[in-house]
Amino acid sequence: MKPQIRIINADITTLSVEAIVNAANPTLYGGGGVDGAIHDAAGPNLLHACKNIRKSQYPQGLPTGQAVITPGFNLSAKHIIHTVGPVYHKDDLALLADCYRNSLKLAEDHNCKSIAFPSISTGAYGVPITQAVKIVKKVIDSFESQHIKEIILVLHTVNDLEIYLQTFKDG
Ligand code: AR6
Repeated sequence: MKPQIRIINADITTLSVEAIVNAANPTLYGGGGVDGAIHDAAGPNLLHACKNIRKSQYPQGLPTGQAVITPGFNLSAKHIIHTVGPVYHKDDLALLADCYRNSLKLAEDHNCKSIAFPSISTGAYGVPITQAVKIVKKVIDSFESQHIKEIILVLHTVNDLEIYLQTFKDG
């Protein structure tokens, strides 16, 4: 089935959804931006969970485009899916599509009915949001879900929200 798409202006840490996605870095140890906000809101058990994932699965760090899942701890969200977006002018932007696809797959594997994404790579990693949104739209347009009924695209500024709304409206 095709999930419903919602595009909203919000702080992703406040959403009551089954999974939120974190725009992490390969260390999985937190950082600034949405990553910092998620670690602050989820509490210190998130860092412990991330350290365990590093030790058991990714001692060299999570590769760009891949995704891993932890509990949501103090968040309303049940799960947090951590993915590492590409850095503009350094990494292949096709890896941004992998972030969204791999996050959706993990959410499906955990029977999530709803998932919220921030605008991955468009803050500290420097990808222009006008380029990123086209990649996001392409992934979502071709996505067929088993369990996910709703995908929420969360923009932190009204300006970013307008770019997303325009791109999704233009088809
Ligand atoms: N809710 C929703 N979106 C947010 C929030 C929030 N609470 N806070 C920021 N954003 P960024 P990146 C938006 O820099 O570009 C971190 O230090 C923000 O406005 O968080 O993938 C990591 O540890 C922007 O549109 O992620 C990495 O080192 C978007 O989230 C690095 O930054 C993404 O900006 C990752 O950089």
